[in-house]
Amino acid sequence: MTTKMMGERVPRVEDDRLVTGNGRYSDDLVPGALEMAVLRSPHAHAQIVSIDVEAVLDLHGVHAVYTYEDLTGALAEPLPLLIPHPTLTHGRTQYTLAKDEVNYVGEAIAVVVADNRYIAEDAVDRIEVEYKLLTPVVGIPAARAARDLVHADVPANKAATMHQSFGDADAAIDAAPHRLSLDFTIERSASMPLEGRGTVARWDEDLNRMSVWTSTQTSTGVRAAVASKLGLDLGQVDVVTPDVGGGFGVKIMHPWPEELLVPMAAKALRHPVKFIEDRREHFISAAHERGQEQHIEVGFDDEGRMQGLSVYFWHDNGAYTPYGLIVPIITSTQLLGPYKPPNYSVTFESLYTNTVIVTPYRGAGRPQGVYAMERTMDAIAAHLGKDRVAVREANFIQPEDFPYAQGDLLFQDGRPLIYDSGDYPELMNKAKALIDWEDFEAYREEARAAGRKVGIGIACYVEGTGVGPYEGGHVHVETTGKVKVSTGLTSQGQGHQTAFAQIVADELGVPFESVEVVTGDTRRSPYSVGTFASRAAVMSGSAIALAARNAREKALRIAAEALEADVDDLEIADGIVRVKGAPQSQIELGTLAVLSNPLRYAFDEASSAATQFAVGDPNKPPVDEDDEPGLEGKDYYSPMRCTFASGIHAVIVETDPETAEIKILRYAVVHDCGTLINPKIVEGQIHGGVAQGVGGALYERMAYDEYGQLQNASFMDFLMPYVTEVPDEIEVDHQETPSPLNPLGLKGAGEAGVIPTSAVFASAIEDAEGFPITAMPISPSELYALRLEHEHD
Ligand code: MCN
Repeated sequence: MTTKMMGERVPRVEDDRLVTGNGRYSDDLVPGALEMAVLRSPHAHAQIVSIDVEAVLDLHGVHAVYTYEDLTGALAEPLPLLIPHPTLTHGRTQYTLAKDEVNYVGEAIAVVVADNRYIAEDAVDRIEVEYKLLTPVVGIPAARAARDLVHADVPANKAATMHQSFGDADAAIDAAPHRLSLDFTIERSASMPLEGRGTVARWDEDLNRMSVWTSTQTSTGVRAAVASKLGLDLGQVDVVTPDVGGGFGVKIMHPWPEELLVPMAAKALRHPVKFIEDRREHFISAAHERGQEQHIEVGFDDEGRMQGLSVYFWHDNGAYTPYGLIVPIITSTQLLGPYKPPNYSVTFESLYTNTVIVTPYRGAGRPQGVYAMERTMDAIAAHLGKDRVAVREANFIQPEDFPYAQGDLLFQDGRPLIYDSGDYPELMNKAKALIDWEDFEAYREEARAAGRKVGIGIACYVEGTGVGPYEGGHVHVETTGKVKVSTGLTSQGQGHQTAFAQIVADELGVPFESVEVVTGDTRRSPYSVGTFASRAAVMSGSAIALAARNAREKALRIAAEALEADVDDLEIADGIVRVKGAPQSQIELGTLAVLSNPLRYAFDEASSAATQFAVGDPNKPPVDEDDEPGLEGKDYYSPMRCTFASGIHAVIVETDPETAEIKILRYAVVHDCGTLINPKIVEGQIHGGVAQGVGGALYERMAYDEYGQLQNASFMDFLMPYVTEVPDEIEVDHQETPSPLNPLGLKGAGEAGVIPTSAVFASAIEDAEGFPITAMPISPSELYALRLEHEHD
């Protein structure tokens, strides 16, 4: 029998290759390509008076220099606004190369293509630009004050103001027995994949065809952008995503200017061209996230049950809004987490600043929302002198409440915000057991007696995962019996090759080892959306399962004819179709692949094998008239709405009484992503997310000065946690509440680790110190300063 693979801790098949240095990234491809370097704005806000490229043209080894003046057709138009929204009255996107103004340090102004990067960089230094400096708007307070404007035609720096509500929050808060008014801030950070952005392109003049290899989260998105901006048909452009050294959201932005300029130059120069981003460029010209200021009014009863919740927040969207309002909308709708306030009102302002653009970074708006909500839960508990867990439990949506609609709020996809399934009380029981919540007070006393300060924190979240609109799967059985699977979304290290092979092994009934998965190649899968919003398992996993079921059905039909048996009497295991109860009557899937092709090998009844080449009987199609040749199945999956994963993190920290250093003693995660395909992969995703969250909570921030210069744009200055700062052990417990919305009961898992980390650390540090923590990330020196402040209170 084939072993069941779903739910097994199968080691990732991609890892040997990747950890032994055999991955192939954009920079490894197309040897001999010319290299592109980018002139980036040194100013956060300026008009461009003139650009002089004269000094570059004669440089030996330089092939071309391009400025805005050289862009034609759609390339001269602003980049697309990817997710427009009716509320986004003042959306702005940048030009591929700055036209007459720059709005952040790092904005692309010109590019040079040369024999190599050294020459290209030297040439870039020789371009002369005359600027007329304008006052930069840096940070949310400056944007709100609106003494200066980022875009002259955008009043008050507001890209949009958006409001959603249900019930009457203000009236409920006024009428509630207890009320709190709270303010929180969370700073900017960014994803720091080991591999930055990178694109290589080759134009084939004979075939009239563009090939692009790019480090992206959406090969089909880049393909559409390249085709439309360069005036090509979609069918003339192939985009292949090779190995990607991490994306974490930043590579879902498409197209990056460089992703258009590289193919443009390759076509113009009739020579392959590449651009490989360096680390400083990643800091100043890729994307950031997180920065928000939040004001909360909450009214609640003696048990801590929320009667009304009113949230107003200001979101720093950077200089442009290519992703529309997606990040603040996610904050505003997923902030409610596992709770059910009867009255809710949320308003946000999305504000322009002269800083790098903001696009989704792992968690995408949820870490900020969870931070606001969980800080509020802790504040309610502190106000009432109640246990923080008890207050959360009093507000939980109950298992019998599902499907649960959060009033008539609309989710980021414009559909009603309806949670499909979950069991939050049980998650909490598991979290308490895992972190030994009940024993903590005794531990605290012991620690206190020894002169130590410890604190415990807890934070819950709910995450809408697997957004549509669709994803496809294709399963093809080769005549060798090997199974080739393709899906259009891309992989950045999530282990898709392993997880999807597990699905196919079970659905088709083949050995796991016989399945090979290809992702992110528009030649194989031209229709796809991309990898973001923890959607691959739900979307492509479901599509692949459906495709495998189609292939299985077809295999059974062909086998029934070959074995002269009834379809219902057949079973497939280990890649062999057998008649139940008569195992000698069997046929291999590879042989069925042969039979599925009218131009087929002759079938030798005696050995049940394909023996010699022969043209099939033209009057007799392989199975029936409706069947296409080939043993394959394909399908698309399009969900009616998102499915909601959930989880709880708990952490125990120790804060040094002298230095205020924050040490993590224990970190525990309870997580529900529906049916688990591969617990080992999910745990890896959670560990990675928590490590990233530790960075976001305790170390990382984008330190802009008043001029809009990023002061820490290198790994010397931007603090990321090393292995020494990440807990040795992240304890994980799973809960499986299958989603009723998709064929395998899946929910997403890829972002969960990072979502509640700022909230949980704030909760634990507050518990250790005894005063409110309202701004994250928090460093030892900031904690020390807070101690001094509270000593004087
Ligand atoms: N999985 C599973 N069982 C489930 C759900 C998921 O075994 N019930 C597995 C999936 O099969 C997949 C992995 O867990 O192998 C993550 O699945 P999913 O939650 O669908 O997330 P995606 O694959 O769509 O990945 C996107 C998500 C996001 S949005 C970011 S950002 C992110 C992340 O994943 N970026 C990553 N994880 C990352 N991991 C790496 N190494 N690099 C990145 O850039």
